[in-house]
Amino acid sequence: MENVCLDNLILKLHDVNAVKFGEYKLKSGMITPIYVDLRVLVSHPSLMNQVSSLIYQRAQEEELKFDSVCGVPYTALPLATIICSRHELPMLIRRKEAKEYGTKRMVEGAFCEGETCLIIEDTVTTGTSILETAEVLYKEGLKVTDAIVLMDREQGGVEMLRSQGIRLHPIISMFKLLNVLLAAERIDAQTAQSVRKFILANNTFSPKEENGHFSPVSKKPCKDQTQELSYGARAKLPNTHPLASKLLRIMEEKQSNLCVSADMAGRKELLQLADSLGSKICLLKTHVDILQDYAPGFNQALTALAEKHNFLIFEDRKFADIGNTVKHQYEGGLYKISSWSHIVNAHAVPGPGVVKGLSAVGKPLGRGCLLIAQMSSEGSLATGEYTQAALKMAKEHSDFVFGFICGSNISRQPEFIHMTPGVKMQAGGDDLGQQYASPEEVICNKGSDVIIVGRGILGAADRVEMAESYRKSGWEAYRKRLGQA
Ligand code: S5P
Repeated sequence: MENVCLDNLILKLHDVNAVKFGEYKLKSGMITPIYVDLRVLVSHPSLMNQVSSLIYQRAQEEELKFDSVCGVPYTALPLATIICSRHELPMLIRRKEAKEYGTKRMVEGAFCEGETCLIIEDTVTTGTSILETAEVLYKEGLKVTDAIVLMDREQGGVEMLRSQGIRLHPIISMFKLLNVLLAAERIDAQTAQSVRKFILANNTFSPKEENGHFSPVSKKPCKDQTQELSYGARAKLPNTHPLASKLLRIMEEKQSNLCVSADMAGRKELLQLADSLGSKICLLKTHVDILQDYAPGFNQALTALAEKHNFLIFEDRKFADIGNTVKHQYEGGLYKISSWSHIVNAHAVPGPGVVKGLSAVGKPLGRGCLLIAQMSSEGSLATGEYTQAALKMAKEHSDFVFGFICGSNISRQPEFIHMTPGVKMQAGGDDLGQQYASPEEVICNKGSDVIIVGRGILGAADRVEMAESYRKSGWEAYRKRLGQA
């Protein structure tokens, strides 16, 4: 979506008083310094058209698959109408009250059980209006996997809906809106700052209250099994990166979606661990800069073990600098990471240059990269729009980036591999902000592909036995997701 086009829309929304600053009471009872009232849109046909186009464009960009569209009553109803009429898509109308006479149906329109409906909404604060609409649709036997919203107030709606198995795709976020209005001198810095403070202080969804992970335990059983491809089938897709194919094949062969995070200080101990757990894992993750006794021979020894036990090596270096710097950090220095690590990861924060720099070194060697789209630590800033930007960056560099560090399946593209850290049998965390979820939750409910486990295994009296129980839980959760268990 073009930024210019969005900036222009934001200014127009401000022109027609759809965004107001002052003191307003929301449906939830919360008093807010900014009010977004998109009901006025119906009086501005050109804006209605522009917004409808952006919503449809977003559905296409995300490659969403759906059989019908439902607008949350009432503001999004005419938007859904325009989209459905223009693109000849079947629409559904959700009734607010059941009819007193006739069929008593809560959903109007023709549909079959098992079909997927895309929800459209104008503004999201908590996400409950979308959830209410989804629940009415569920009762009729429909599925809801995605929703698109014009304006996300960034107060926890995305996370709340994700915890309920619905991906929310926002077009405009509150922070973006403030930046554009500030740059255009429609509001002053003080107003922008007070709204930002309000938004940050009033997140309506706290994952920690639930189970202290990227997002809470889903109350739904497992993801929709009909859309699931096996690891083996994903390995064969034409657009799957060769390294991702290799990893998926290893996972299938070894019946393991377990990555052990070998966060240890001694190289001998690390190599012993790799040898003893090698048969149980698909991937070994290192932090080479934690080693107190690193020596060049370490790389060869680890590579030999990776070959012996058929696992890949992932140096968790989390590159986060300009392209030129990361290129040198990846290729050179003491560790010469590119020479031995099949996979590295990078933060999206520097922009695409970081991927280009790494790719210049790694691609000719057949290496691959994961982008850090979300983090497991409490208060992580990698959420919402940032996560979406990382996703976009990955799609644009899929010749080198083949997946994500994330809390759940964020891309829907089976070519991408989703890896989730912060995994332990017992929920909870540490005193430095780490937050844990179980293998079942991560693989089955959140739809991630690989569990990354460190202290859950390293802290066990019998690491081999513990690794085996993580391998088993991760694999069972995957089979359950496929509908095979
Ligand atoms: O968001 C993240 C990303 C990563 S890669 N959260 C994480 O915990 N990690 C890494 O996963 C972290 O650096 C550590 O190596 C591992 C988790 O270790 P554990 O002992 O908490 O399981």
